[in-house]
Amino acid sequence: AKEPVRVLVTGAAGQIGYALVPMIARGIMLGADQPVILHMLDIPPAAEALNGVKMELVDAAFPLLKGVVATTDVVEACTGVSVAVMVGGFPRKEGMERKDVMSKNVSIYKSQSSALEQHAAPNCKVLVVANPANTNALILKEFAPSIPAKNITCLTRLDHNRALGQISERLNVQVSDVKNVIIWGNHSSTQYPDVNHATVGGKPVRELVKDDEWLNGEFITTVQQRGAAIIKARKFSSALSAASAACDHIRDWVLGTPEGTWVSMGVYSDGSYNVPAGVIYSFPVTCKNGEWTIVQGLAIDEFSRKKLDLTGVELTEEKELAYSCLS
Ligand code: NAX
Repeated sequence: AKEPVRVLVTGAAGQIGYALVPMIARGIMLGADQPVILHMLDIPPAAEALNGVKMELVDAAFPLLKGVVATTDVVEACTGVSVAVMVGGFPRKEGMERKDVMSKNVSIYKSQSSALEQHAAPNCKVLVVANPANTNALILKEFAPSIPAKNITCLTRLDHNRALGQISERLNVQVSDVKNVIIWGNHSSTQYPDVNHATVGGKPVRELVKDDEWLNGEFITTVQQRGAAIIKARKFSSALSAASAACDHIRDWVLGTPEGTWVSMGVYSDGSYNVPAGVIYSFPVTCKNGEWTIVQGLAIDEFSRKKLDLTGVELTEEKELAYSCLS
């Protein structure tokens, strides 16, 4: 039998945490033969709720779950973890300035990055879910210089999956038959969902949809604004789809992407496709042996170029804002 892997979920008493921890305990993230020990972190006001989640995990009697650590101590939470899913953060409340939200999250991610750096297992893989996801991940990277940059990523897989879902509904095909959409850039409304290389059963999506106006308009805005549509309908933000996407992200990263398929991940940009280097930018990637590689050589038309640049500018501005919060 395999040794258990320790998986950290921060913000585990929140909505996404509640959907995510049972998925991890059922083997959806790391595989049906991989035992896990869950580390759950939240802040003191949520300690009682966090303990309730722990009680439910015990009650669910998951065969793969070999232990649960529920704590408000960041060092205890980070100790020995090989996977860290960072869902905890400070939400934007009505009337708050962008800078104030950024400043709260910069301080959270700065301190949690040090705890991870000092106490996590070597080669720990980090996924930041909490918004602003790309910039929180960047802060984590900057303040944990001993964690390789390639181990720090942010979640854009939910946006990727939303794009697959929209194409599948439009063409009335199985979502599993839609492949190789791309989310470029920031996990925000400037993200660019790109179908120029996407296929269904090997045929280009553009040829199948035969409606460039929809693909260049409503499709893009629907994916960009899907989070807001969920809030409007459910009165809460996306949780089960976010949790599922987090599992997809880690699973593909650790176990590899299928041959001929790429996925979207927010990763430390090397300037590929002439987007800004030194920000966490979502690219198409393939994964093998626990490492991601940016898919190279895709043609970028003029329409796409503008969109790649626009979301890159926003990420550069966010980076500057984050740095201004440090001083
Ligand atoms: P909740 O407010 O339900 O949960 C957040 C939890 O984090 C709370 O329990 C809170 O006590 C905890 N927390 C706050 N500060 C913390 C700290 N310093 N250390 C540990 N825990 C802390 O939000 P939820 O709906 O679960 O969303 C979590 C985050 O995911 C938000 O930032 C949200 O914006 C972001 N999202 C990101 C998505 C993505 O695709 N990247 C999509 C879904 C989601 O909107």
